[in-house]
Amino acid sequence: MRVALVRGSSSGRDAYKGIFGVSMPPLGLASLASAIMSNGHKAVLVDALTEGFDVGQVAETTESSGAQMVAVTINASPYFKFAADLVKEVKGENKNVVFVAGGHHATFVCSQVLASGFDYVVLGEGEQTFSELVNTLEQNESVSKVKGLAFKSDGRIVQTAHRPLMDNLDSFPSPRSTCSTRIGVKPTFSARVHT
Ligand code: B12
Repeated sequence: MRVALVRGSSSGRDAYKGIFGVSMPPLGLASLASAIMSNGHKAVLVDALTEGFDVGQVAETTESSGAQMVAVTINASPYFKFAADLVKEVKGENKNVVFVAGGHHATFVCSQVLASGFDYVVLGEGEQTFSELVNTLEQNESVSKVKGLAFKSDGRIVQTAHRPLMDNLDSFPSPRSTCSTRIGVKPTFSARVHT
């Protein structure tokens, strides 16, 4: 499956860069990209925060990348409006694109995120749950066996079984693995440390 992983904030402002002069790379998304790429999927990382892309520019980028799934981080609450606007924009053009959210805000208020048009919310640590979700959807199988997921079914919110935290984080592929295309991920202080 071809997946676009997106970080963007409705403030359009990178608070960290404003203070320290560098952007922090989206480590969570990079880790998710590495996890799905190790299963043969394609990942495109669109860092709207670093690049200063607005919703329309991200929608164009994900569309031209041919992404069948758009996975958006809503780690901090200021990311929510951007994410909700992006779903509306992309789904307005193509309802078949699957939208997945994850991160702290999405985990704790998954009902709000699902109501905004997202198809799935990955709760908590994403590497395993997201990988299983992508594999399951590609194989057209039921997602109900994927632990750590929230989605809507018949208008109700369904939460699958709880997924325990991973004991061995070293078992994940390194987030430094590069994506097939990286858009907006400019070299930063932190990125250099990780290469
Ligand atoms: C480091 C950090 C930062 C760094 C960002 C580093 C980076 N690389 O992105 C900096 C200093 C820039 C930062 C800024 C902010 N932060 Co901060 N930050 C953190 C911290 C300590 C760790 C995040 C991290 O890098 N984790 C490691 C990576 C690998 O994991 P991850 O990003 O969480 O992603 C994993 C999961 O969350 C999930 N996941 C995340 N996104 C997605 C998306 C999908 C599709 C899926 C499937 C899964 C998924 O899967 C990932 C892999 O397991 C957390 C607290 C914590 N302990 O988690 C707070 C935290 C996320 N930050 C918080 C806040 C509030 C902010 C700010 C809004 C602060 C401010 N007022 O400006 C800003 C917002 C960002 C911005 N740019 O404007 C809050 C969010 C709470 C909330 N409801 O908003 C937290 C939870 C701290 C807290 N307890 O208050 N932050």
